[in-house]
Amino acid sequence: MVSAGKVTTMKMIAVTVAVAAVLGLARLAYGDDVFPPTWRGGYRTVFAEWDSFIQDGTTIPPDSWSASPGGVSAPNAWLSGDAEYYEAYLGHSGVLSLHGAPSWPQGSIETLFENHDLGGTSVDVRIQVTYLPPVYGEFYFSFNVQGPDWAHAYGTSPGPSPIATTMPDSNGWVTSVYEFHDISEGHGLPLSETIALRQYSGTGFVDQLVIDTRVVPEPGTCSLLALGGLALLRRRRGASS
Ligand SMILES: [Ca+2]
Repeated sequence: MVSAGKVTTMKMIAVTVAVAAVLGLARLAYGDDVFPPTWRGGYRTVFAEWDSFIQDGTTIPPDSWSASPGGVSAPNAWLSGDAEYYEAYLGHSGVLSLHGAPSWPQGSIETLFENHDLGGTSVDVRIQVTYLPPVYGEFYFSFNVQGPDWAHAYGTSPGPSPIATTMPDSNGWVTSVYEFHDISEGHGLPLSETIALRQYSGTGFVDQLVIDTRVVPEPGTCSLLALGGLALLRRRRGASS
């Protein structure tokens, strides 16, 4: 016969195991590339991820990156303004501390993404950032889109709303996802864009940064391809009859 005390102990063990499993899953999800875009790896896309933030001189090379079909440079990052590097902070390794107002210039991490010049009009961007939200203050995302004969700054203040945010882990770290469409705003395909993550005010900590870009083809290109396919189909049908 099992005593009531033993049942309680077994229940407690079961609950502990369940809680550990949930925490384990949360740890796996936390800080990861949790919301990759469905179009990553597709034609005219660039992907880069920073986690260690180890500087090579003044640049911070990505821990991993890829471009399809290739022919673009590795997106590098760099720090500007009031920013510091921590080997570890609140259980995470390779952390940036960005100081916003009243610090000046505000601490930021900036990246430069080249675009595939293969016929397209605009660029889509997805940013995933794992960070410790400041008790006071906010992030400020800014873009500087550069074309051959124009320069256009696309800024957001006090910052766009994320399309998704994970639950905070035990130390309060979260991952937020931001998405931007046609950042060229009708100016045509830019050669590159500077994507900056700036601490607007207060102090924030960044643990990981994942950025995906995609050159969106002109609507006309799709229609022409579809028409071309249709013409080919008709020609084949004509030949076979
Ligand atoms: Ca890190």
